[in-house]
Amino acid sequence: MSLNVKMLAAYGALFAAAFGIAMAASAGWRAGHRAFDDANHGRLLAPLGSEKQCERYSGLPVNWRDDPKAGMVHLHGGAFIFGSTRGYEDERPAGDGRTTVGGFWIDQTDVTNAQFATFVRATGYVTDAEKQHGAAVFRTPTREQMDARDFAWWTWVKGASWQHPGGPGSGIDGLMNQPVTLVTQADALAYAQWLGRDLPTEAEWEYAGKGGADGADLDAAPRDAHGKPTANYWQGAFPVLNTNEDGHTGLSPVGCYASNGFKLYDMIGNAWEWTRDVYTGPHQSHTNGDTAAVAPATRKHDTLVVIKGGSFLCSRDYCVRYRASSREQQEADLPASHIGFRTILRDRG
Ligand SMILES: [Ca+2]
Repeated sequence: MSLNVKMLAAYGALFAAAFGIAMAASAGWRAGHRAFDDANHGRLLAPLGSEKQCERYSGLPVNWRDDPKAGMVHLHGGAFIFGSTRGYEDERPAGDGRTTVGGFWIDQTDVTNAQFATFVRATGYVTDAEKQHGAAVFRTPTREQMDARDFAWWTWVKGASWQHPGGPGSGIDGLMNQPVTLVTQADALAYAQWLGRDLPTEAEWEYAGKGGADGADLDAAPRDAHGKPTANYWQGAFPVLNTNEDGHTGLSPVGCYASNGFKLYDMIGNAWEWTRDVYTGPHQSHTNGDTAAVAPATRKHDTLVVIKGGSFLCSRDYCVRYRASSREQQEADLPASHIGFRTILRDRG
């Protein structure tokens, strides 16, 4: 028995070496203010965190479908300051902000097109965008279009869906390592439940997004010591000039930038992420423009729920929401091209 275990361990190490997979080691896991969880010691993790690595990523975590927690890391949970005194009004902490969350497993990356495709193949699931025959899609507008209507960067595209993100004729070939988008909260929940998981609450998401850190740096634009962007957001003048300083004008593959202190990628930028919480508190205007403005007039408005993390559309001059405490409201059944999700699995008891 012990020999088999040893052999398995040896094969695992060989597999990891052969495919360049990073094995979580205990050393170096304690960079954040809160200790990273030893439950992650020895887990096979995707080799992500740079442009070269994300480009090579298949979009499927190591041991996908064999390990029920494939692609996830465990967080202890604990107390943190929920919200920010430096952000928008709707993110001001209640009281002193001190909030406690329990332990949970969480996806290291946004759910990718490859992962969502596995779900659809296994279940035959039909997304809300497919049922609604369309979705809100971002397109860089011309000056004439900007003059012609509000929110000219949003278009309701008939036939747009997760598999056809630009509408009929478009596809996701070559994009399997990107976040799945154009999915609603119900679509995200259906995927999560298929894996026996859930969507995070806003507090769980923000605890994970802050990565064990606190202080003013959490509210600064994500840039390194040399000024280089460390997340996929918008540099330039939204929505007409994208200087592409971060290397991506639209969605990027998951994991192109370094992880946060909890080994989580793209908690900031790339795609907004669904939570399971209804949006409450002082409502702010939609800083990237309300996608509901372009939805068909016959469409019934749904409950506003919280999305977190900002997206590739958040710029300094228009949506300063590339921060863990930032929040935005989105109608639960409104699919859009800048919103994806990740899943969690709470500890029992
Ligand atoms: Ca960008």
